[in-house]
Amino acid sequence: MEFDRRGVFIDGVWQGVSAHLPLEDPSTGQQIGEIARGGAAEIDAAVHAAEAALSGDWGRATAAERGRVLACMGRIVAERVEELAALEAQDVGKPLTQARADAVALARYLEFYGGAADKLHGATIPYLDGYTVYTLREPHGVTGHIIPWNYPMQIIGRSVGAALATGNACVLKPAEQACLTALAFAAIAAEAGLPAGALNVVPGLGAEAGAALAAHPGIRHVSFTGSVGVGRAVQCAAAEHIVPVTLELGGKSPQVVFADADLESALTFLVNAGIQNAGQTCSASSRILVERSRHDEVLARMAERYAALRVGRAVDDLEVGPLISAKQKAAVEGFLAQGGEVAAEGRIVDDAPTQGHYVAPRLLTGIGPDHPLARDEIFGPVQVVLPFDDEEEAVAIANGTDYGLVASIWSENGARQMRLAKRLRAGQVFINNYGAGGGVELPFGGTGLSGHGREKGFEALYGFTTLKTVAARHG
Ligand code: TXE
Repeated sequence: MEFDRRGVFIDGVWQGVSAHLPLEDPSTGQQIGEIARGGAAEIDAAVHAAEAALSGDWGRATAAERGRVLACMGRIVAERVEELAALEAQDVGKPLTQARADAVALARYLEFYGGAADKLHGATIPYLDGYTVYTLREPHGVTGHIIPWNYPMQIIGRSVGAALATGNACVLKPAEQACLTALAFAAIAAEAGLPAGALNVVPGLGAEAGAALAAHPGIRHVSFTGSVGVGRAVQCAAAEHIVPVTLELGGKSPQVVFADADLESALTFLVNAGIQNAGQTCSASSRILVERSRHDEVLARMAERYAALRVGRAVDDLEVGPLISAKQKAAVEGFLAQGGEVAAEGRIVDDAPTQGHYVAPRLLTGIGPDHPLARDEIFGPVQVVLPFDDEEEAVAIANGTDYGLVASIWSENGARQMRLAKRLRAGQVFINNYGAGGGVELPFGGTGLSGHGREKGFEALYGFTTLKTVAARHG
């Protein structure tokens, strides 16, 4: 797969830039190359290329034609899953199995949005005699996509996929820590026949390329996934031009385990939702709430699993890889220094390179629900187990943070499942599972500090369009 690691992709062409950033392998802590340090000039050129694409072939493409290009991109991704997974594993430090799942998900997003492109309808609205009223769903225009380093391929699939399906032209600013699959994706798009300018990719620093993108007057919609602080800044910048934003900002998601839960089926979900991608997942489940009568049992069973977790290089494909950077490792270690009793810890394997950014997964107990470890997003392989006495207390603890991304309920009691599904403050609630396998069909997003707007599923298509009402008076 040919692409320029040191370049930016604008108007269908790889372009050189004057400044570069180091490219690091988190598994070794070693620099393995350089990436472009795009800035305001490159963002401006990318926005103009996207505008030109909208006035040209891409803007004239029918919905079915857009769908066919996306489907073709999906097929190429599916053929290159191994190559893309290898790139992502090295760039993000993600164990190969998990990187492969991300590449498969990218292919599936493109298949899904390719198929959906010509199925987004307006409506006809009954009105006064002598009028015909209908609605049109139109693209915003040029959409900006600022994405993080934790799931580049999945986030590209769900945001760029939906934006292209609805006829927008995209400017994508991947994270400075991991941009290789975004660049590879640009090459795949070109190969599939996506017209020049419909997708532009500009790697660079957040404060430079990212800020320039959020503030650019040519951008008509911004899709941002990342931290709360930057999300706020992006929303403020977009507000200058009254531009809508979708914010996906992470969480402190609980799994609530009642005494009647089927623990055998719950255990894998309880642990995996905390350690997948070394806990660097917006929808990570970092709080496990357990009804007191089974608290000790759940803690002990989770502790057994933690003790078996191995941490090592992404290519070795163990359960847990490194964190993305020395900075992220220091942040997680800062949290861990704040206390809690260690119920169990995973093990960094002996041959893990000493300069890699490894943190042993840690299962914590002995802290209250108001402790920072139980309230703040840690973004590392850390889970806290908290007891509760009854349903009221479970809801109070579960809803007791400022976030609201995901929650799950483990119980065999159907009435309780329905009650809690309504009462839990979260963008998605899972019953007797966690994440539902990440299906692309499922709308996804948060409430509170977790953000607003929905990506994934058919729902995302509404967010990437603006509704026009047409009222014709014909007498
Ligand atoms: O995120 P940033 P960071 C959370 C998680 C993590 C913390 C910090 O808690 O520990 O954020 O991670 C771009 N204008 N999440 O520092 O800085 C940046 O270049 C415009 C949750 O990596 O928010 C990157 O492309 N853009 C999360 C993207 O924003 C700016 C995923 C995210 O980086 C910018 C990642 C600016 N001023 C972190 N500054 C999730 N929801 O999954 C940075 N960026």
